[in-house]
Amino acid sequence: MSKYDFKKIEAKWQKEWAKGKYKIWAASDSGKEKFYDLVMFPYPSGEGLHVGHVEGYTAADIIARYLRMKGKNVLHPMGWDAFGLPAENFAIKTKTHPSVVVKNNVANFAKQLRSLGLSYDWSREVNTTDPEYYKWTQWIFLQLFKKGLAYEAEIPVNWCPKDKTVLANEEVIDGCCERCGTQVEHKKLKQWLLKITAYADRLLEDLKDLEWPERVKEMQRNWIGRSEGAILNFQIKESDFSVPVFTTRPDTLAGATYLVLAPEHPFVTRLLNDGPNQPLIKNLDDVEKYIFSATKKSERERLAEVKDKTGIALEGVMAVNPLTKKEIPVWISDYVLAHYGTGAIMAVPAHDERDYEFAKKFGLPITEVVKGLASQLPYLGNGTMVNSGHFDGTDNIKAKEEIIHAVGGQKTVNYKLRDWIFSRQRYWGEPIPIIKCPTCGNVPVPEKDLPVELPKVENYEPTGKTESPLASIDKWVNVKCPQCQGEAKRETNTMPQWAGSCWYYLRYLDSQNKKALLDSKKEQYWMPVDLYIGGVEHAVLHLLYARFWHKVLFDLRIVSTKEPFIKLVNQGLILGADGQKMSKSRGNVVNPDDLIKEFGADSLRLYEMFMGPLEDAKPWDPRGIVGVYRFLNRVYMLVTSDKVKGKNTNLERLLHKTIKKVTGDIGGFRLNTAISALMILLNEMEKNEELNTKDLEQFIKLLFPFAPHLAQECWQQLGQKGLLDYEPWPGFDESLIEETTFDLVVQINGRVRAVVKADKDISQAEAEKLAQGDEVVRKWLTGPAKKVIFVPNRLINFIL
Ligand code: ANZ
Ligand code: ZN
Repeated sequence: MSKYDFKKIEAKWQKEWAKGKYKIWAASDSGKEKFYDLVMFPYPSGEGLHVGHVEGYTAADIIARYLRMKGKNVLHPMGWDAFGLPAENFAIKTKTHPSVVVKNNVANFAKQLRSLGLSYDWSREVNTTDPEYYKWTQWIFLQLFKKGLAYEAEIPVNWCPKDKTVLANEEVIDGCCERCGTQVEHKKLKQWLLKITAYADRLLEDLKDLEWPERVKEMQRNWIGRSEGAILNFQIKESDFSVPVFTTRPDTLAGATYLVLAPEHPFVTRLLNDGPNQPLIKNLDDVEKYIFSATKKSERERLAEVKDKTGIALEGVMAVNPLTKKEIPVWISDYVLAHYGTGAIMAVPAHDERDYEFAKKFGLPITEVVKGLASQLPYLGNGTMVNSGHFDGTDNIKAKEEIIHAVGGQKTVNYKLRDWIFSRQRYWGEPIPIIKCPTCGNVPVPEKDLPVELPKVENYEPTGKTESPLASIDKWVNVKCPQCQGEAKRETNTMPQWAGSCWYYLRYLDSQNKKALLDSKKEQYWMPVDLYIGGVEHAVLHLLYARFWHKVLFDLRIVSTKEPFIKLVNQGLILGADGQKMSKSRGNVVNPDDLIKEFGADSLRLYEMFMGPLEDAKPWDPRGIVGVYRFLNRVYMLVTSDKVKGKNTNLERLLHKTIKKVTGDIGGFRLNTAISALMILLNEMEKNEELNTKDLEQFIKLLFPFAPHLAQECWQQLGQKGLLDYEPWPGFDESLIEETTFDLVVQINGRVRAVVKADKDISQAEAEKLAQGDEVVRKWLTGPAKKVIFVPNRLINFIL
């Protein structure tokens, strides 16, 4: 028996695998059945790998190693998503250039990943900050531009005063910057946008073909937020102005007892601009005060104030309900958003919760127009029309179309999804490949001039002036217009950090290609990604953006699949031992490097997989890793013991059962229960006086995807020479697994009194005899049975 020296074992095999630049894990671009096994590539932060990375990466590695043994051609690549604010902020703080920061961080991350024994095909490594890579990110931008899918517009934007840059809507969480938590400000700025809204229907429609967690699909559906409705017009009395509203319930028009405008609504702005001269509003001062306070809140805050709605009437202003011709008051409230629908609503308090709250609070009239079975208000369901003139008595769903028609309204579809704000006023990103010419306007940089490289500069701090630091580098900025040769300037904004990750999974397929984004034969062979593992925090950011770009590339015939990622698995959050999210301030962070030092990479891998179902959130248990470490120790001691020379074994049935279980569990992502099965098998093996080497080899193969270093070492100890990576995965014989005994349930007068082991398919007479042989049963059998009920292979019931 030898000591499990994990340090020596892991170093030894990592060195072996590294030979020839990890050639053993290089995928070939043709031949065998392919499997594209992808993990979300990391942002190489200064903090290094955390246990959450280890979780997802280990799971994906287990699948890769298992499928190689199953004979598949597995592509399991790795790369770096390295543009973005953290590297830039760190660079500013430490006065090191971001490219140097990234280089150091990448080196550290790569070392950490290798120390975990993750079997990547390193020949395909990509780095989004490499000019050879972002050349193609810029190239895709140009295709978007040429298709009219990238455009510039003056728009209200979210501005983070701390990061001094514009944020996308997706990057604002509860009114705060997703990155630094600072309250977001609203500004109007000229920005680049990508027309993701043009793909809204397809992004929605194609979700149905994806094997994704329902929760993530639902988040995308809500984010896209498609709703069918109509635009109806309300004339303002004594004015040439009419207010269009967007409603999903045109059937309730007769119940619209007032209008509500967003504080930013153009009608309000116009009246305010007219000042004291405007003839309509009587309470102008109060209205101005209200608007001032409302527009300071964030959109999310405004929506969140469900209970305590605020608002103010525009005194003197009346609108006309186009169906009933009744005059109704007009209010302003911040629960109506300026940038959704038309920025104005018809309020139907009888059938809408928010309108109901508002009407109750301000004593506005409530008219019921749809009657269902329930009679409480607000009634949100369908039913029969009432109080609606000649529509009374009709089904409300039928009435929708007729009412739109009757008042000259227009059917429309609305989306919550906004176009993607794509420019950032920061240094560390892909330059947007556009030249601004006073004569020709926005001119794309000719493709032959790509990449537009980031200039190496001393000063890359944000200017805070809504302008990128690149704007001050005259030598870089001033260029000739490619169209008219006149004096022109480069676009100085850079792309957001999400750009590079929108298509990296394609570059892995052909990472060295200098002529094209990728070769179409390779694309056709490898796509789509068969399995994508990563965190759920990317549900509406990366995963939506990447699907959008993929569809654009599909339309350009650069990719042949409609969707990039067929199957998605979200690893659950690993919590601190206190059950809270790991964070430095709480002091509950565990560091993978320390754990590898203390217990070895195999223990860390195995433990993280053993903690619970992959997709669940799980608290860290310091004793758990010790338990797993002991298990691996026992494996090693067994393999190096003299039991191994044995011939006979009674393990066949359990071994085959375990092979079946582990195979099925890996296929179903039940990695924790696969490990339990291996533990049960080890227990049984330890009880044996002697062991058959062949049986032990099978066990080692099953262990290999989980604990590759130890398994490989054991394989060698058992006298095998080669690497386990392409050894065939063990098969099992179903007939050996079948149970030969069963648990016979014994009942007396219908109550269970005992359970006894019985051979399969025994007769009733045999079962009776067996039952009567049991002491407990004898105690209860106080007389002869009047009747015996026997269910073969299940139970016997004595009725006394
Ligand atoms: C009248 C009505 C009656 C409505 C009723 C609902 C129920 P979704 O499904 O999310 O698209 N709405 C329209 N524009 C709005 C805005 N800018 N800010 C806040 N609310 C707005 O919601 C559409 C419904 O939300 C619309 O239909 C409108 O209220 C409101 F019994 O119109 B409804
Ligand atoms: Zn020009």
